[in-house]
Amino acid sequence: MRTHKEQAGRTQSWVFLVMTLLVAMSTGAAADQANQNAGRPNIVLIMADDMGYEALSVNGSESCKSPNLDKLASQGVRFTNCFANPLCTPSRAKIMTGQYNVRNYIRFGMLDRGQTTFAHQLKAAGYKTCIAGKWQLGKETDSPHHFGFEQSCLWQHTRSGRSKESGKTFDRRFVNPLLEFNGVEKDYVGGEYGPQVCTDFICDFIDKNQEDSFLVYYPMILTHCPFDPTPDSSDWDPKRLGSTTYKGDRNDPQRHFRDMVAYADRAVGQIVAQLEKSGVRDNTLLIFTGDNGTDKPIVTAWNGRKVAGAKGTMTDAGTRVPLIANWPAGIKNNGRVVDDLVEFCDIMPTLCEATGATLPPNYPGDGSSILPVLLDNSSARQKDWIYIWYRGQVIVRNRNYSLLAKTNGRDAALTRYKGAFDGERIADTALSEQERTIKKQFETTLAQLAKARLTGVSKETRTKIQKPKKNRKQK
Ligand SMILES: [Ca+2]
Repeated sequence: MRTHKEQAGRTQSWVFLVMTLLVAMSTGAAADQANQNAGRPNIVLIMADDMGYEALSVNGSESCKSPNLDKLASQGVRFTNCFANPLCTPSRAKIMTGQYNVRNYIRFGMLDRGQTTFAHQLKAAGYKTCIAGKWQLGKETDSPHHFGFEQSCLWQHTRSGRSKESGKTFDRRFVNPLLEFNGVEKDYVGGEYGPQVCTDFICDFIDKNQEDSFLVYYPMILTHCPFDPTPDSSDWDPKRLGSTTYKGDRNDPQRHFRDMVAYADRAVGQIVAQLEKSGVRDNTLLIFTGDNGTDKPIVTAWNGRKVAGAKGTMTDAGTRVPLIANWPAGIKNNGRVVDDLVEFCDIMPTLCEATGATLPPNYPGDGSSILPVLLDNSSARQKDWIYIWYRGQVIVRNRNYSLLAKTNGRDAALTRYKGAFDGERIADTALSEQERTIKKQFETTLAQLAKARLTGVSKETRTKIQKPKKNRKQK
């Protein structure tokens, strides 16, 4: 018969064994998590506001200088054929959901609450998520959080971001900004600069989350009008409350735009420095782009020519945007310049593939990940054309041709491109046989996609959008 002492000794041994196993298991799990974090990259996605392709010196600008972005390009991959939509909200809906606007765009300044974003997908994969910059996608206090961002510092979240003083309306995005932190309003009056507050917020987030995998989405406030001084401009006045006009109060928008591009570039440099300081630079995939073409009246000296800003139009100057990807530990053969076609719905599949996050169920497959291009294996990627649905018009294009038409397919016209910003519309009677074939193929693509209108929103939303407006005269 066992004595109590023996029994106690056996129990103690068993408890020790179980404890040892539990410790080993938890250490293993922690190690697995650490390995997983070490393998998958952090994501920093930066999207300037109203900064076309031609605005960066690395892309050929002779007016502006962007040394930090130029350096990222020289140590990463620079894309020469990336297309956004012609305006803010359409581009934002497309980049965040990975879908063509024909499926899920409802109206300006709003993202349908039923949409799934890349932030949802990366958060579900264990990423810490944050957004800073311009929101303009729904005024609900929980709006950024609802769309997957755990931390936010935004302009135009719960309010217009403008204030009325002595009968005048001031744009409060730049000097002395009106911002919201996680939905809580904060009004600056000490000479702060809105874009700088956002960049500092991001750097703080990176520092706090350096041990975890993180997603930073930075839809910048720069370089949208008003074309006003930055803290680096000779006429910076920290006591101003911002512009009282939409485009800017001063008389030299070209100079202010140059200063604004320089400041946006400086913000990128600050974020890169923070990644280095936090020890996460190597395994961070940084992507820089712009949400649409440059605005009027900005004219850029570019590769020996002048490019006039044409935001809001279905032209090269309205839709061609910068795209630079940099990821020291991931990209193969750095310093490449590639002409692969990229459109905004490609970003979500890219972020999911790079991080191991899943795509949402029922994802319609509009986007094509650019990861194979980053890994110098472009042949593994399929993207023969890009498509834009915008304000009653649609366009499909490849590197050399585009077809622009009304959404009902009427007035379809083919444009031939010699290069960037160098398109020439061709009359139907002047089309070669090959061009007639291209036009037909493009027309088929447009007709197929036209059927997808509002297939990406709930039946309830669809009914609401399609309801005929009262008092509208029937034709
Ligand atoms: Ca914009």
